[in-house]
Formats: sequence, structure tokens, C-alpha cells
Amino acid sequence: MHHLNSIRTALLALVCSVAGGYQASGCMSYEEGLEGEIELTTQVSDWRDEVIYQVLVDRFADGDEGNNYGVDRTAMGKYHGGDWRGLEQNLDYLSELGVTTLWISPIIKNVDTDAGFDGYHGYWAQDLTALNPHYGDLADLRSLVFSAHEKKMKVIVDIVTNHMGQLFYYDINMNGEPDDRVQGDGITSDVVHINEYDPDFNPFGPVIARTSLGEAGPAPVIFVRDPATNHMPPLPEVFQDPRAYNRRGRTVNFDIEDQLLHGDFPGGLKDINTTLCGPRDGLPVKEAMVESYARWVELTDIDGFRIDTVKHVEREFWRYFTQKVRQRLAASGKKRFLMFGEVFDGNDQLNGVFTKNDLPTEEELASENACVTDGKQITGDQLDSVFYFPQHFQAIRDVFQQGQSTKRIQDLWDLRTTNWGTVPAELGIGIPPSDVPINFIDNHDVPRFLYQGTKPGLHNALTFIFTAQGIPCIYYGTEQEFKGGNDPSNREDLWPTEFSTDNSTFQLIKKLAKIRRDSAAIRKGAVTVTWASERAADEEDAGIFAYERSGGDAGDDYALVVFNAHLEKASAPGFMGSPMVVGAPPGTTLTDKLGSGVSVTVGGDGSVVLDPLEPQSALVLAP
Ligand SMILES: [Ca+2]
Ligand SMILES: [Ca+2]
Ligand SMILES: [Ca+2]
Repeated sequence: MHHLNSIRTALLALVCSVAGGYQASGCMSYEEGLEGEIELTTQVSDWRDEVIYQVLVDRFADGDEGNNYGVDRTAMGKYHGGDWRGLEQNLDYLSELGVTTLWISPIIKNVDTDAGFDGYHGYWAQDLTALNPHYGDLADLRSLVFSAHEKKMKVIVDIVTNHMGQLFYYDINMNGEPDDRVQGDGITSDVVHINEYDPDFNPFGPVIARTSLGEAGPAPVIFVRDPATNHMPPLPEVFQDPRAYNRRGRTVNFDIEDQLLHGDFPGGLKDINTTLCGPRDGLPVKEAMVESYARWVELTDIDGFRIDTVKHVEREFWRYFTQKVRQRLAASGKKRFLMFGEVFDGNDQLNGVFTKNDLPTEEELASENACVTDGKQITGDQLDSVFYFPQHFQAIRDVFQQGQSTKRIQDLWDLRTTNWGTVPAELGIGIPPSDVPINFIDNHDVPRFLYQGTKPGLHNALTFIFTAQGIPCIYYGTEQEFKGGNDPSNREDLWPTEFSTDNSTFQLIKKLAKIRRDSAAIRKGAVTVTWASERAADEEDAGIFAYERSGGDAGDDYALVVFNAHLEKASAPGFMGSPMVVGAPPGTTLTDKLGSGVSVTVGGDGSVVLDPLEPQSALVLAP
């Protein structure tokens, strides 16, 4: 163990004092095994007050050299040594930026190395019941969460339920070894390349074994045992049963639903059969997911889950998982636990469907309820929200990076109350999903904005995610103007920046976070688009997009946000003599909170007439 007892004792004292009514015996059991319960707390009243910051723990800060085994900083695809302690040591940097919620990469134990790459990102689960020792231990994670809570920051943990890491091979030729070979002679049969770790999808059922005599039934599933790379049989034990996996082989075409839901994720990530439950199917897969992940909340008091690969899992699973997690945590004092999902897809309908109260047929519902043993019946509730991937493509990329027409944003927003859920989930965050999209610019799976966009464009995109309806989410390194391209180039180490706070992007984010804090309208108001344009060439309003935030839960507060997204030309709202008309009372004087000095008074007819805005610039106007 590389941890000093004094740190544990200090943390222990913190746990006991925070918990208040804790009995001495409760503290003792925690001190002895670090396995004990801690008191769960509700840290959030309204998630729209939050600013989320996404951290790849391995790349943020190295606070403990004692866990730097296998570290190789010369390769982007290897572990670099960042950890929870490093993150905890730099919370003040994030507070200054205006961050209120950390979303940290997956915490559970992973396959260490596979095919020359490391599981530094955390998405290659091996043991859902153990923490990833590269990032620290339970004391470190608890300490991070407690320190964050002391600073009024919340912690969201990334989880994966769709697949496990590369933990078994399909022994197609039944020789007890993982083979990578060619089958067929090309004359009497096709030449087929078969990798037993990652064979292509079989549309007809499980991957089939073949001998010289022909098909021989489902291929045996063989778990690897290699402690050096942590290729070990998965835990909890239910995942050592071959039935816990769909065993169909690697997805070739994500547009085919069977493959989308049941195929192994490229890279040999084994797809779990997420429909199974104990009482109905004899294998408690759904229960194991709830138990494994809810347990981490109970052990650390984290405040939410970001959920990976949502579109690859059946809605039946999401209904069970989200409802059982909410019920269990709410009963222990953790209310408004946020669960938002990643649907890596530009299709708004596909994104929104996972946030709907989505009741299946009566027959299906009865079948799903056959999984329930606590008497609390399944309803249609699913996730609280999803990442706004359609907006990432249609607004961030198309408009703010490429200068396409701003009508694209309005068209997308107009669909949200149709495509997304409009009723909060029971015991959920209390806000309709359609009001709380997670607004992001880029993340670890797409090139960073600056890889191809300009800095003024990035600043517009930041102003956009901080003032649009929903919750802003910043990918770590954005504040340092990182420009990495696709994975793994977009996963840079943050520490070479020495956590400097002077660059203009850091300062803009800080300013935007303050504007948001000070404005109920921007955080909680309804949204009305006051100008969008199909014109994107040299017309007077080309590139203009404007919306007001008011009403809803904003009280009397009001804000009007105006963008010129044109890459080269100054533009203003208004076209052929028709001005932009807003909802603020005539005579209201609005000034720019970004500090440009621009001020405008709403005309008697509700019009707002502005001088042309510079290309790729914005105004955040408020009384
Ligand atoms: Ca470290
Ligand atoms: Ca074999
Ligand atoms: Ca799946």
C-alpha cells in the first residue's frame, strides 16, 4: 500500500464529521476495511445550476507516483499516470474556472493492455467490483468526492453496461487456443480471415464452432488468464457465465438493429446480454449491473452516472436499471441522482427516445415485471437526459465551425419536445428531459473544436453551450485551447500547461460561468428563437442566430443572446426592413454581459436593432 495512514485518518475524521449522527462503531468499520457504508447526501437541488467538466483521469494530473506502474508518456495509447489524488489537488483550478460538477472517466478495474494499447480511458471493464488501481484506491476516491463536496462541487462517474473488455475468445476450431487464421482455400470455398477474439457478426445466432467435419454448435467461450495484462475472468461472477453475453461476434454494420444491440463492440469488447434477470431467465445480469454500480455510489457518495454506449442496449434494460438505481439511492438519501447517456448519433429521435416515458406493450411490460422482486413495478421511465450529439453535429460543427445556415439549429431545437421526454422520471432530477440536454462542444471521441475550427469560433461555441437551454459540459483541456484530432490525439496531458489560468479561453469560460450563475433566465428560462436564417452567404443577416431565455422557471429574469456565426462577414439580425422582435417590454435597456459595451433599448414595437456583429462573435444581452 502506498498510502499514508495519516491521510486515511484525516479522511476518516471528515467522514464522521460530515455524517453527523454516525456511531463510533460505523467509523471504526470504515477505518478497518474501507468497505463500510457512508451516509449518502443530496448535493443538488436543480441540475441546471451546474457546469460539468469532463475529465479523463489518466490525463489530468498525477498526484501519486506510487501508482504509476506501466506508465509510458511517450505514447498516447498508454497509461500516463494521472489519478484521483491529482484531480483532488487541483479542484481550486476547476473552481476558478467556474466548474461545479466533475464527470470522471470510469473508475472500475480494466484490462490493462490489449493489442498494444492500454485501458487508460477506463472503458475496458474487467471487474465491476474493484477500482482501477492506476487511479488510486477507495480512500483516494472517497477523499476526492468529499473534497469536491466541501467546495460545493459534485462528482459524476462514467459507467459502461453494454460490454466488458476483451476477456474471452470464441474457440471456433475448439483447440483450446486463441487463433488468428485463414479458413478456406479460395477454390472450393471462400477465403475467410478469422480472429477468434473478434470474429465477424453472425446474423443467425451465436458464433459457431467449426471442425473439418463442419459446424459444431456454439463456439466455446474461453476466458483468458493473464495477470500481467489483467486479462482475467470478469467479476462479479455472473459475468463468467457464457450466457451473460450475446456471443454474436463483432458488429460490422451499426445500421442493422440486431448488430447495433447484440454485436461485440469493435476492439473485441464483449457484448453483454442485458435483457437477462434472475427470476425470469435464471441469470441475474440486470441485477448485477444495478448492484455493482449502485454499490459504488453507496461507497463514495457520488452524485450521478454518465452512461456509455446507450444505443447499443435495449430500452428494457434502461427501464429496469434507471428505476432500480433511483429507488435504491433515494431510499438511502441520495435524491436527484443524475443519469445521462451517450447516444453517439446525430439522429435526434434516437437520442431522445432514451429519455422518454417509454411504455412497452402490456405483454412486454408483464415480462419485464417478472424480473422485479421488490414489488416496485416497472414504468416507462428511462434516463434523465442524454448528450446532445445531434447539436454537436448540427450546431457546433455545421454552424459554429463551418458557417452553415443557423436555421439548422432552430430546426433541431424545434424537434426536442417531440423527440425527447417531456415528463421528469419518478425519483429523478425533477426536470423534463427536453429542458436539460447536456450541451457539449467536443469530447474524447471526436476531434477537438480547434483541430479544424478557429478560436473565435470556439468562443462562440462556448457562449452557445453556456447560454442555451440545458447543462453546459466542457471537455478538459478546452480551457487550455487544446487542438487534438481523433482518439487518442484528443486525450492530451493537462499537466504540461501547469494549470495556467491566464489564456483568453480560460478567462472566457470563467466569465460565462459567472454570467450563468448570476442569471436565472440563462439557467432556467424557457427558450424562444428570435432570429435564425437560411442565408449564409453575403446577406445582411447571414450567420445570425438569436434566442431569448425567459419564463419557465426564470421568474422575471430575462436574457437575449445573439450570435454572428459567419466566418468572415459582419452581420446583424433583421432582413429587408424586418427587424428582430423580442419578448422583453418596450423601453427595456439591455447591455452585453460579455463586456463589449454594446447597449440597446427595446423599441415600442418590440424590435431590437443592433449594429452588425463582427464575424464569429456574440452578445449576451440582459437588463
Ligand atoms: Ca499516478
Ligand atoms: Ca482456437
Ligand atoms: Ca449490447
